[in-house]
Amino acid sequence: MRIAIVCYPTFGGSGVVATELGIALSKRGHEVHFITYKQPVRLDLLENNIQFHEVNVPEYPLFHYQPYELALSSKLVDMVKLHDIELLHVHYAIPHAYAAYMAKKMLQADGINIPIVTTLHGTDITLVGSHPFYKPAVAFSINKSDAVTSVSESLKNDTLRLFKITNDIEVVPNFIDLVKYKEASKAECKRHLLAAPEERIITHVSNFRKVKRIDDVVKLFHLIQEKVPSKLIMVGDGPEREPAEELTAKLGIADKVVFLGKSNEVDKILCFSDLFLLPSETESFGLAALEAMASGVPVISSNTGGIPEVNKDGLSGYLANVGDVETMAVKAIEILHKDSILNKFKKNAKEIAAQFELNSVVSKYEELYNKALNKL
Ligand code: GMT
Repeated sequence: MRIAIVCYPTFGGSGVVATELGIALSKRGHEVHFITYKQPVRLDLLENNIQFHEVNVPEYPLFHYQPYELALSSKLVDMVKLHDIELLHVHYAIPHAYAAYMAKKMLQADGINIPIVTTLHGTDITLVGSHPFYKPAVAFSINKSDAVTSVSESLKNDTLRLFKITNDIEVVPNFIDLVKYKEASKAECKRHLLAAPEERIITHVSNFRKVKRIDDVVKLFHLIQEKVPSKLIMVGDGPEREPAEELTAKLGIADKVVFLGKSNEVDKILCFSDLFLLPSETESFGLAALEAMASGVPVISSNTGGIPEVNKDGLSGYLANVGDVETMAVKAIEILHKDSILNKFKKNAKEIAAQFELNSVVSKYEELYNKALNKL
């Protein structure tokens, strides 16, 4: 199949899922065309069956806002014609589903019919998409897609609650490539560079936006390190990083917290971590938690959105109400204080993560593509 994937090429979860899916599809013999404004971060090497087409938006002073959707839909039309693309899979409704619908209509005018598959990832529904400024366009593009998927039951329910949806929504969860995590665990362990042998390593990975409640990560670690000798490794970057650095200084724990910035090698950091913190305000799935679990790292998280579909309370970690840092700390200490308990959680985390193995999820997408093509 010749498939175009449209996504945000950044460190966000939707871009990561789209990129990993494209790579996996290409390995199954499909021809995959990434169409976005920058080469996706996890697409290091352009491999066989993968092409990247950059969407350029020329700056023009008349425009206060440069029209990205227009450039994207034109690019989609051109690429579909040039490469005989059979299906568009757009990740994140805004503005990708909308631009894809415009492209579809333009192509139809030229006698080409092509299905659109839209994957909803979370903030396109819960935070941004449901804003009255965007709502009609988001609902329209979801309803006009030939197939719609959401990454969790929780996100599906949110979508049905927030929008007037007439289309079916199929839940296709985020996934992980277990082979990659097995390889990372064999990689040289650099644990000694970050912590003393008797210290536990606690990790947080995100784009440091408000929704991640970064201050809760720091407050939670502050409580943990009072009882369990430990270090906190903060991976990623974003608007909340600076306030978090200030908070660590204010709490007198700056020497115990390492801010690593953005990293393409999260798996190599997770392989020596003992606990992962994800106290987000909302999370449609929590890919970061799944990636931690795949490395055998238990998770302390909030019990919001789709996280309970991934992190199983009392098995792969613990969940508590958003903002309940005290309960989270008690649970974290319970996991960390004894090797035997920690090892049990590590084993469970790995086993639960294995249920989200890449191959079965990629097959689900393939089935969905075939259905959408046959429906035309
Ligand atoms: O969480 C982020 O900041 C990035 C965001 C995105 O849109 O790329 O992630 C969303 O999609 C991921 C992949 O499906 C999910 O695992 C994340 O839970 C979801 N984030 C939120 O819902 C806040």
